[in-house]
Amino acid sequence: MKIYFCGSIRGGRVDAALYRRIIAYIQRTDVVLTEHVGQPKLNVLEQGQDMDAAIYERDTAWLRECDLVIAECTTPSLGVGYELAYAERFGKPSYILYDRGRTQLSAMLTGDPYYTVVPYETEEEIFEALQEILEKERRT
Ligand code: 6K6
Repeated sequence: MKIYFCGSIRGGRVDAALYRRIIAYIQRTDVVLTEHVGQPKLNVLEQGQDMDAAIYERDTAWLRECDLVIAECTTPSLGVGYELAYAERFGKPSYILYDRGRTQLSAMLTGDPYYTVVPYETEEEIFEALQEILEKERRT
């Protein structure tokens, strides 16, 4: 399956290493279209408008192409919120992971029954959830 993984970029990179581990886990069985989200040395600020337009066009094309969306939402990100709304518009199954001890998820996500929200406390729980999500989506 083709997975669109969402994680904060300009919203803050404190969880970048976690994104990388999640991406590596998914890549054991599936394709992650957005591997760059887990790269530790992303140049997050030095982008011109032309570059931003290219990023927007490529990312929205991938969102339309993917089989499902998995978002790690502990670090709040406008871009990730936009991507989740876009995924709903195109009917993509969408899963939201967040650390319940570190953040309160926006009511715009928890209040929307479209999303499957997965709060976690330990990183181990993330990988258990990912395994279940990938197995379930493979069957559908
Ligand atoms: C350069 C090299 C690699 O990445 C860059 C520049 N930035 C982005 N590249 C690709 N996707 C991006 C970039 N900036 C934001 N996004 C998308 O928005 C990603 O798919 C993330 O899930 C989300 C993050 O949004 P912000 O608002 O936190 O930046």
